[in-house]
Amino acid sequence: MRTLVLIKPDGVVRSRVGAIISRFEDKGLKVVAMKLMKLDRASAERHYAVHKGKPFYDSLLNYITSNPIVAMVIEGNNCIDIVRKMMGATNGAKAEPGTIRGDYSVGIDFNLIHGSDSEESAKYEIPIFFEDREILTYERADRDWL
Ligand code: IDP
Ligand code: MG
Repeated sequence: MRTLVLIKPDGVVRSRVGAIISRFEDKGLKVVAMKLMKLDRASAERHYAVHKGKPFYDSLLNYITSNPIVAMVIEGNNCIDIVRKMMGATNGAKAEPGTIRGDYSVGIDFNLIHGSDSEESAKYEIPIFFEDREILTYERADRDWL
């Protein structure tokens, strides 16, 4: 199973990239694709198409295209639910301590991270950021212990 994870612009400009990736590595998930990139408007609109028309849509697009992001494909058993749990609630003020948003965000405008919310979403989102050949195959050395 695969999921798309984005470290949003606040995660990059606040220098939390390494800290966030470490959490996924420590958990036992596998990063199989990764890039630092500036998201263009058209790709941002595709990625957030489901939110078109909502009051926060324009500010969300401005935010996600404002500065570089780190895009990743993460692989592992139940990775979609696990990543969502590790992210915490959408609003950092309500997210539990111990989660990424709970530990690093105080609100809903800047919440550091995106993770696909279902297999269907992951299948829609991943090709917006990665070509098939950019998603790599390798084994973690500790694979038998995960
Ligand atoms: P999620 O990222 O936890 O899945 P969604 O409801 O899918 O949350 O919203 C997508 C993103 O849109 C959020 O992560 C956040 O950046 C932004 N967003 C959602 N609701 C609001 C809001 O009420 N005000 C401002 N931004 C919002
Ligand atoms: Mg969502």
